[in-house]
Amino acid sequence: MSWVHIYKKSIHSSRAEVLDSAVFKILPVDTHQNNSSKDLIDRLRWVTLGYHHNWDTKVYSESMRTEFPPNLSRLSKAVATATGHDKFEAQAAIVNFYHMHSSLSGHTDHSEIHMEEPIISFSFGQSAIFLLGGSTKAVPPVPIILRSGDVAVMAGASRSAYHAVPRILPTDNCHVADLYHDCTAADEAFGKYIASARININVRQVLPPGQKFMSSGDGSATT
Ligand SMILES: O=C(O)CCC(=O)C(=O)O
Repeated sequence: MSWVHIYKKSIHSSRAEVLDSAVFKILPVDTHQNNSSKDLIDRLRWVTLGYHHNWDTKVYSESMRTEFPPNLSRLSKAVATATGHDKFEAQAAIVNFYHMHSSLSGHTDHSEIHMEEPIISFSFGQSAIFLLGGSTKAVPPVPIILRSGDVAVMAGASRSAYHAVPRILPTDNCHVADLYHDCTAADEAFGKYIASARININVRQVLPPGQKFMSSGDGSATT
């Protein structure tokens, strides 16, 4: 996980800064010896990258922006290009941390100024039932199982469709073990975590093509 640099977190605690940059490196190998670190990890629900989504206003702003992780940007662009979206620029991401009883209710993603580019969604760890609906909640959703290593590209009509994660499903963890096969101490701690958790990283383009910053006409704060 050292490749994901974390800037905003869902833990509102003066101790949250210990989670910066490499979440699982701060965990001791035996997590029972340090309940407070484990508690923080267990309470982590989401992290934002790049343009940080403001959950209250649902508006991105230039003042809430940090560098998007370059390696995640390259990976997302490669997936986008392979699926016919070669102009895609990774500018924001939400990293969701699910436990076995977590769920995500039906919603659409519409905070981005430019909605013509897809959402690229990477899943790791335990499996999930992902429901993909339509432009209204009246459209019956299609259930899809997302497993560790799956990449979902929400493009075209699905970019603005309702979707939800009603259920996390236990997996046999054989693919999941690939995520930490180096078996360093950090990998071992991560292995324990991901054995009963799912991580989803969904990457978005926010700005119209060629635009590097929010402008005042974008309906968003620029300072
Ligand atoms: O976890 C997922 O697969 C979907 C996440 C999602 O819909 C979101 O963060 O908006």
